[in-house]
Formats: sequence, structure tokens, C-alpha cells
Amino acid sequence: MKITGIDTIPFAIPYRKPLRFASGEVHTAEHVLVRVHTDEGLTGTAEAPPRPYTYGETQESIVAVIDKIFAPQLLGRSALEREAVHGLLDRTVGNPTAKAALDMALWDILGQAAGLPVSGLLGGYTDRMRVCHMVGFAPAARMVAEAERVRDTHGITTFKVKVGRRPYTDDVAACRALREALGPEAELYIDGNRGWSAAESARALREMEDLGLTFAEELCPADDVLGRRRLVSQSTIPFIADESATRAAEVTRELLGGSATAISVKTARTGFTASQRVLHLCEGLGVEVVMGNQIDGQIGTLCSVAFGAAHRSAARRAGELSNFLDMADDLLAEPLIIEDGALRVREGAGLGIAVDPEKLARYRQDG
Ligand code: MUC
Ligand code: MG
Repeated sequence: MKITGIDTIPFAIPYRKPLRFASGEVHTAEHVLVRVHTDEGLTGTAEAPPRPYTYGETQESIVAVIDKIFAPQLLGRSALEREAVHGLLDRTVGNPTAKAALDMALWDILGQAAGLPVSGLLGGYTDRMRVCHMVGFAPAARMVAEAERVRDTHGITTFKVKVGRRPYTDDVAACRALREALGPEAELYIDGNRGWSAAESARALREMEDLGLTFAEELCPADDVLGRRRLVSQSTIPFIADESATRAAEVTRELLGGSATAISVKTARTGFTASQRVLHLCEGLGVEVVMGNQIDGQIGTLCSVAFGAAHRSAARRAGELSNFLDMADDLLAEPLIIEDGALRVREGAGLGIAVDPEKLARYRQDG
């Protein structure tokens, strides 16, 4: 099962409604479709979403690092030897979503070769995940209207609310409006993308104490080491590390350093192989995980739910799996559907990703 070719296809699909958060905003999904071909005629597929404000990658850098460094290393290697492949990829630092897309495409090939779904190969815990919707910055009334629409249309009752604006009291008011509108049965947590200082975060958490938040994520920078440690030690709810803990070693550092007490797992940055390491590390250390969203399209979301549903500890919480709903279109031939607040794993061998050739032709940017 030798790797004979790797395609990197940049594509752009506009968002109907941009997503805004403290570290950036997304108006168009400018992602890279990654396809790995083998000599036995199998093709593994995944997508890489550039997030310069989180990892420093761009669409161009993802294409370049795969075409110029990773593809020459991998061509001719067995698609089934993931450890050997990662040994080669890890000679290059950084570039997490480029590496993750290659990893997931290799798992897709493995599943197809075995005639089994990847989610089953990874663990097969369940066939679906409850969905959490991420609500971006907008005036409070618009955030409430979005959450109510998503709840009424898709049955979603868990919401991650973007915070980190100044003054922080605007975000406190938005969270309060969401709690009042959605009632006690809705689950709410917040993500600051490092927008506040530790002191602002502490004040905001204190003022939201009665809102019954489940988690707080990345409210202030992890680089403010002592401030963040003090905040986390005072917090009465688990504090999720997302962009401060993007690899297993960083997870260990943030948790043991007292800068986080829960972890966001994102297949977009750790694929399946390294996501399993992060997940098992968290299980061993006794901290909760949440399946996070890298503002994934439908292909990325399919990968995320395949991984989350495969594992008991990842399926416990609702996964952030719904932001593709705001995209004007997507590449999948058969669109994902969220029903009764849940998203199902796709059946069939591999990841079950079938790209619509007409849509790919319409949205690809490489002529
Ligand atoms: C999130 O959880 O932070 C926004 C920036 C990023 O890297 O991911 C998104 C969502
Ligand atoms: Mg986050």
C-alpha cells in the first residue's frame, strides 16, 4: 500500500455570516483539500483549515509545506505505517493542520483497506455525538436570536459563547441575555481566545457566577504565566486549554503548571493519531476533554465526529460540530445533517468522505 501521490487543492467557500472572536474573524473558508493516493487505487481525504492567528499557518503555507517537504518524504512509503510517517513529519516543527490532514487521510486509507469505518477502528464507542454550537461576537440580541434559531432548527441545547471583548461587561451582558432566553436547561460555556487580562477574566467570572457556566476556555493568554495560574486556581469551573495546548507535551505543561484543568481536542490540529495521545493523556491525568471546533467545514466536522464518537471520554460532552451551518456551501456530495441536537458518524469504509466534483471545480482556486 504505497503512497503514490498527494494533492493539495486550495479552495474558498464564503460564509453566509462571518464568525467573529477575540483573536480573529472568518468570512471565507479558505481551506486546503488534501488527498493521498496509493498504488492500490485507494484515496484518503481530509481538509486543512489555515488559522494564522492560532498556528501561524496560511493556505499558501499549507500547500507549500506539503508539496515541498512532506510529499517528497512520504512518496513511496507505506500508507499504513503511521508511526514512520509521523517520524518524518515531525522533523519539521509546527504546521499542525497540514500534518493533521495527512494523518487523517492515511486513516481514511486504512479504513478503506480494512473495509471498516475509521470511527470503529479508533474505538467505536458510539455512532453519534451531541452537538454544541459556537456563538460568535455580535450585539447580545443577535447572539440570542442565533442561539434560539439553532436550538429550534437543530435541537442543539449546548452553546459555547465567544467572549474576550472590551469592556468585558458587554460579554457578561450577552451571556446573561443568553441564559435568560435559553433557560436553565441550556448548557453554556465561554471562550475568550486570550482577549482579556487575567484580572478582567477574574472579574467577569465573578459577575457570571450565577449563570451556571460549565467551562471557561482561554480567557487570558497562557503566556501571562502567573496571572493565568492565579485565575485558574480561583476558578470554580474547569478552565479549558485550547490554543495554549496544541500538542501532548503542551497539554502536560499547561495541566501540570496549573494553567488549565480541561483540554480541547481538535482533530484539525492533531489528526487522529496525536488526538488519541492527547485524549489518553487527559484520561490518565483525570481531566475532562471537549471536542473543539477549528471552524471546520463539513469534511473537518466529519473527521471530528468520527474521532469524538469513537471514544467514551470524548463523547461525554457535546462536541463543537455545527459551525459549517454558516457556510454558503460545502464540498461533500452528501451534506451533513444535525438532527435532534446530534450528528451521526458516517457509515461505510474509511471516513465516508465523497467530494462533489462539480463543487470542487467551482470552489478550487488553483485553476
Ligand atoms: C475556538 O475554540 O477557539 C477560533 C480560533 C481558533 O483557533 O479556533 C476557533 C474556535
Ligand atoms: Mg477555543
